[in-house]
Amino acid sequence: MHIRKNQRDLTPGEKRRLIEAVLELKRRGEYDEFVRMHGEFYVTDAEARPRPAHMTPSFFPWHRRYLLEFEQALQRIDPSVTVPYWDWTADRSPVSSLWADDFLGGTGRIGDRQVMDGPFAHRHGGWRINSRISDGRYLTRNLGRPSDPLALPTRADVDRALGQPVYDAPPWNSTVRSGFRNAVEGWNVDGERWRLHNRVHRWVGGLMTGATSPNDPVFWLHHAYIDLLWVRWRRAHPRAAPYLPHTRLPAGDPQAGRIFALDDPMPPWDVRPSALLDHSRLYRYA
Ligand code: CU1
Ligand code: CU1
Repeated sequence: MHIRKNQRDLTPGEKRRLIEAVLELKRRGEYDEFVRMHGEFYVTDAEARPRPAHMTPSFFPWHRRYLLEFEQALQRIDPSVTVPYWDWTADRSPVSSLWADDFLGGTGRIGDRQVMDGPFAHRHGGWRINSRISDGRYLTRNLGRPSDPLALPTRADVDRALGQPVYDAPPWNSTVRSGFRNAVEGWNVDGERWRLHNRVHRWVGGLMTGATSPNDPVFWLHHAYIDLLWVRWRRAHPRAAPYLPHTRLPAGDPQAGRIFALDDPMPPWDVRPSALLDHSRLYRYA
């Protein structure tokens, strides 16, 4: 059992150990394997293939397992490390301590958006983007998109999503107008294209906007907060089904074979959403 803390509460030593473990994972080539895997499972609902990770009910359990795998890889390097979470409703500025030199580094420079400071700046040598997996050689960001400003989601936005009484609903894709899952995942709802989870990827900009967004280590802190929101939603709706659909869709359903019901094994781990509903044996949030 370990504890995932709010990133703003990390001590300088905890930040240093986390960064060191991430850089070591990168040196070993394991980090890029996580990036590659995310790109592989970036299947949209315009495709007829199975999509365990995005635009889909299993958005939450798939990313829970993905984060756990990453956290365990870090812990093989340094057992004291856990993935902190970024509460972007509270730390909403490009100059918050999250983006300081001693942690994730800041926004990209004008022109090519290259991140120039902090441990993930290309010029410091420890963070090269793998060109066989992603376009570009260096980490890019465009925090807040100054040329066309975009605000991070607010507490009220999060509360609205947490107020959804149902986990997810047909047609179980990016167009669902009700349900907690798409309210958080954030596709095409009421003409607003990027909400909560998606909007945060856009706000960071650069490599965070693409299929290989884990190239930016802030990905993990963002998704730890998304995971925490799932925990909070379940606490707020103890009588609601924790995951839907409960049973496999009938053969005639347009989403049959493309989405994952409660007991359908998800690739690449063959783990069922039902096995990931209870995080409390594994970690807790401070
Ligand atoms: Cu993802
Ligand atoms: Cu994401």
